[in-house]
Amino acid sequence: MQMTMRWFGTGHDSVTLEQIRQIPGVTGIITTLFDKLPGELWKKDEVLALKKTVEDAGLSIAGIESVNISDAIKTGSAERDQHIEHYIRSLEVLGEAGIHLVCYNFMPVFDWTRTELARKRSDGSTTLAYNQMMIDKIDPNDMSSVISEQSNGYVLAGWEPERLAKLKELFAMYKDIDEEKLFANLKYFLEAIMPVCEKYDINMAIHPDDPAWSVFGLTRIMTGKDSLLKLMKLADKPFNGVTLCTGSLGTNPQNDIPDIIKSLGSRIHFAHLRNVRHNRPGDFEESAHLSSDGSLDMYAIVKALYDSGFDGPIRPDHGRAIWGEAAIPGYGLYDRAIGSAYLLGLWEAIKKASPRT
Ligand SMILES: [Mn+2]
Repeated sequence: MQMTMRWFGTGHDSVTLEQIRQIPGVTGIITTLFDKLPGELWKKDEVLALKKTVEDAGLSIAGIESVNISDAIKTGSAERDQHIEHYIRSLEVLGEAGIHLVCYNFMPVFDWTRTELARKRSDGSTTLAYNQMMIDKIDPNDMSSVISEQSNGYVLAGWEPERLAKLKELFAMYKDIDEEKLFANLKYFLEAIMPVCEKYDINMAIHPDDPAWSVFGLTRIMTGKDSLLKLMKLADKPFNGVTLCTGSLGTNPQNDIPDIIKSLGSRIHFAHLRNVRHNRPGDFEESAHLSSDGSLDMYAIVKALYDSGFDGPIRPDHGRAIWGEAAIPGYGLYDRAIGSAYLLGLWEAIKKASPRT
């Protein structure tokens, strides 16, 4: 297991690599070429420059989050094959640079969705939150401004203005895309990229949909145990795997995360470990990582991961905004550092109580 931190790149992140280097136990960086649009080609010199920046700070790239999937690939439109060709060539570049993990998602139109990016909690911290009643009142055309107005001036991953400027076009593209078609397009994509993953030993790790249900009438397919197991069979290779994001799967209280971990086993290539607090049906917020602060049993989750033989990178995913830090919502330094220390503590205790033989 390697503890990692997401970093959006020079000029895109309020947190520096030098700061991350000082968090005890964090050795890896999860990063991306932030300016790349989905479908665009990743070039070798760009990847090598990113790698050098991270390594010069005494850290290493543990994986890419994300190489984004274009809407053409998700909907199977005319540009699909060209975008897949770009994706394959980008994976070659990453493989040649010694990078072996790629996180991606297959959510239509909107990426992760929240109604509030700075909900005030009783301790004075602020956090990302979701309220279904608020979503039901929002016109999806206003959703980009709902997010950008609360983003502290940062462009948020998954909410790139270039793409969302064409929202009407995007909704039209997905008009006839039901669950079956989305699964079929995912299968088409996975089958096309598996040979290059095999050649370069690249683990693909799909991120579950967040929240784990359909939003604004758009189909979402990566929502729980059944759909994740179905994904495994779409391309039955070890390289076709999952990012176990407890915060995303945990949005649905019906998801039994330790059981999901047990079912997926060695197909979990990457883990996002954070807690979520369910206040009432349809309302949740991102709590501190500790089990006692949220609705998930983080000990049971870390234990299930350990028992499954998990050996990949973990990141504390999001954190609250605390101590007056100004940062990308969810991606401040302080609370993620506290979260990673807690997760490392759980891991050490579990490991020492039952060493792997
Ligand atoms: Mn996540």
